[in-house]
Amino acid sequence: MPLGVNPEEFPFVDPATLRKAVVVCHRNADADAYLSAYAISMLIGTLAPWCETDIATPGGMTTLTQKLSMKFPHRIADGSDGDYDLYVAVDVGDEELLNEWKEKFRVSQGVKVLVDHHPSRGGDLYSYAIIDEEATSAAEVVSGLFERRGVTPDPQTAQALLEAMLFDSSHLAIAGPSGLKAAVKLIDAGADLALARQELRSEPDYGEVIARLKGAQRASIYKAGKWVMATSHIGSFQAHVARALIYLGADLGLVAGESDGETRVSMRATQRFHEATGVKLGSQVAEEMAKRLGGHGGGHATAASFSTTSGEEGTVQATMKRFEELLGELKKLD
Ligand SMILES: [Mn+2]
Repeated sequence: MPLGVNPEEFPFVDPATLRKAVVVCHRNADADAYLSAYAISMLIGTLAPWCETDIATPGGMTTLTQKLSMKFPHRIADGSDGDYDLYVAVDVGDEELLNEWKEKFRVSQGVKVLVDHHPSRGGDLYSYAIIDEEATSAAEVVSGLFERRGVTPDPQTAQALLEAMLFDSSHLAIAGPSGLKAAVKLIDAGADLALARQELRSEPDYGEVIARLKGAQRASIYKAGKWVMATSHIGSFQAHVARALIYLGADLGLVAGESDGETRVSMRATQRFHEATGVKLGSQVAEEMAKRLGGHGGGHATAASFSTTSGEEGTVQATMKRFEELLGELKKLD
């Protein structure tokens, strides 16, 4: 992975020669991915006004993102648009989340850039990578690109970036100093904070509500020393259910589910748990389990996921064994 590139050189193509670009989100694009892509498109448009830029949303977008895309409309690539001069992947983390676009990246002669706040996955899919793991949103990294290129976002683009930033940073609660500074600069550029909060509010998704309640109902509870861990299984919304287990007070939530012939596992942990135990869910559990069971996965210290084909029960058991290696003996509560 080519790291340490100079963000001032973004997009790493002479703008004068740039004709066609695409910005690709992770599958089922969330607000951070889509709105960051929207802003990158605006940045490319400022640097190369003659360039036609598409956004690609492999596998569609979340319900909230669909709503936001009405307010921040953009041409969406339909996959039949041929080759591009420039491919920018944003907020993707694991390159598998590019779906069919991974192959397009691989075969294209165009320049391929990654803009992300997830840990780098290695590999050689990208020509250039701009990664800031300290950033709590991809939008924060994108705001940095505007700044490094000396471009002030127009008020609509500033609004998009601020909403993306709020979405991915629990409304700035987990943002660091650079995130907060970036947010203030966006407000100075014309973004409206109250409006951003309002637009991120969404109608409850009752499919998700039921999944969370069922997940809680089916939970198994474990203790490792003082730590409380909850596991559950559900056919969809695994990540939401894992987060719901944390809201209920567990230090760690693990939720498995079968879909499309694979077993998906989502994990969430509290910051307290991570700091006290040193356990990193992404590198020490998700990546490790994907390696042991065959599959792929990764993520952050407190939020990670992986997929295997080992079946729900076996996968959960093997993962709890992994936690036992890391934390000492687990006791299952009745
Ligand atoms: Mn993100």
